[in-house]
Amino acid sequence: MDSIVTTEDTIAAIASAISIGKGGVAIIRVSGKDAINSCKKIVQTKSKYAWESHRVFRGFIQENKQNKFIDEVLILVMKSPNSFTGEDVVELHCHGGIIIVNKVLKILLSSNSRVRLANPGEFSQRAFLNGKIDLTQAESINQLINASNTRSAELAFSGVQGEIKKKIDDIKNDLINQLCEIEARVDFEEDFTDFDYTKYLKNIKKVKEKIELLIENAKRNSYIHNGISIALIGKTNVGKSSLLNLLAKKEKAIVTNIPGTTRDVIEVNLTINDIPMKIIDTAGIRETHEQIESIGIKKSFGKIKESDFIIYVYSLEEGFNVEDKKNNTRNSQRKINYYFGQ
Ligand SMILES: Nc1nc2c(ncn2[C@@H]2O[C@H](COP(=O)(O)OP(=O)(O)O)[C@@H](O)[C@H]2O)c(=O)[nH]1
Ligand SMILES: [Mg+2]
Repeated sequence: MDSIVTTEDTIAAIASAISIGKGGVAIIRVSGKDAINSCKKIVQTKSKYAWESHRVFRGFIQENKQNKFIDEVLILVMKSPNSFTGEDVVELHCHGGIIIVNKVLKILLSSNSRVRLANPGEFSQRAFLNGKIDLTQAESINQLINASNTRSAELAFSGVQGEIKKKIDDIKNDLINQLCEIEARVDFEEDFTDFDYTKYLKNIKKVKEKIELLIENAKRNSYIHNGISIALIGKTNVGKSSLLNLLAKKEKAIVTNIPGTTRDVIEVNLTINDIPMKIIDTAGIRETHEQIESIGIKKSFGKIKESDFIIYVYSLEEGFNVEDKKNNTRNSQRKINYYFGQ
C-alpha cells in the first residue's frame, strides 16, 4: 500500500446489527484522525493498556463529563495503517440494546464537532480509497453481509479474501505481458526474432477464455447469491401445477383435469441444495376467448422473458407437438424439457 488517504471527517456508526434490536453486545465503530481523541473525551479508564493499538481494555462511558456513567465498555484501538479502513479506528463494545448503543453514539457525536455519522458503506469506501481492499472485495463484503444461504456466504467470503482479485490480476498481468511484447517490437524490431503470430494469437485466446470463464462463474454465483427463478411453462393440462405441488411438497396450486384451471401466476420459494429458488406456475398456453385466462396467458409470456430458466412441460401421451414447438421457440436457450407421463 502506498499511502493512507485521510479524509477530514472522522466517521462513526453502529457496526453491529441494529434492526434485530437486542443482543449482548453492540459495537460502535469510529474511523478517522480524530477517532482516538474523540473517544478519549467520553471514556474514563484506568487500564494500563488504555489507547494502545490492538489491545482490548475496559472503560466507562461518561455523559457530559459528569461523574455519571451510562455504560461499561470494552475498547479496541487499531492505529493507522493497521485497520480495516487504513485510518485510526476505535471500536466501542457497548452492552447490546438499541437504547444504550444509540445513546453512546449520540454522546460521541455531540461531544465532538469533527465526528459525524457515517454514510452507508463509508467504512468500506475508505478501506477502498486507502488500498486496503479492491472493488471485488468491497462487493464481496456486501454480499457476505447480505448472504441468505451458506453457499452464498462461503462464496462471498472467498471474494473477501481476494479470490476474484487474484483472477483479475492474473488476467491483467497476461495482457500487460502481451502488450509489452508488441510495444518492444515496435520500438526495437531489429533486436527480436521473427514475430510468432500463431503463438501470440494462442496466448490472447487463452486470456479470452479466462475472461469468459470468470464471467460464466460470476453468472453462476449470482444465482447462488440472488436465487434462481424457474417458470413452469406449457399447454393446459400437462401437469405444471402438479409439478409445482410436488416440488413445494404442498397443495399450492389447484390441480384438476379441466383445461385452464390455473389462470394466475403462483410462486413458491424453495431452497434446493442450499440454493434459493423461486418456482413459478403459470397459466397453460392455448387459444382462448375467456378474458381472465387471456390475462393469465399474457403473464405466462412475461414470465418466459423474466425468469432465469424455463421448464417446458408437455404430455408424453400427446408428444411434443406443433403447438409445443411454437411455444418453445419463445423460450430461447433457457429450456429444460419436462415430460408429463407415467
Ligand atoms: N397420467 C398423469 N397425469 C398427470 C400427471 N401430472 C398431472 N396429471 C393430471 O393431469 C391433470 C392436469 O394437471 P395440472 O397439474 O392441473 O396441469 P396444468 O394445467 O398443466 O397445471 C390433472 O388431472 C392431474 O392429476 C402425470 O405425470 N401423469
Ligand atoms: Mg395449472
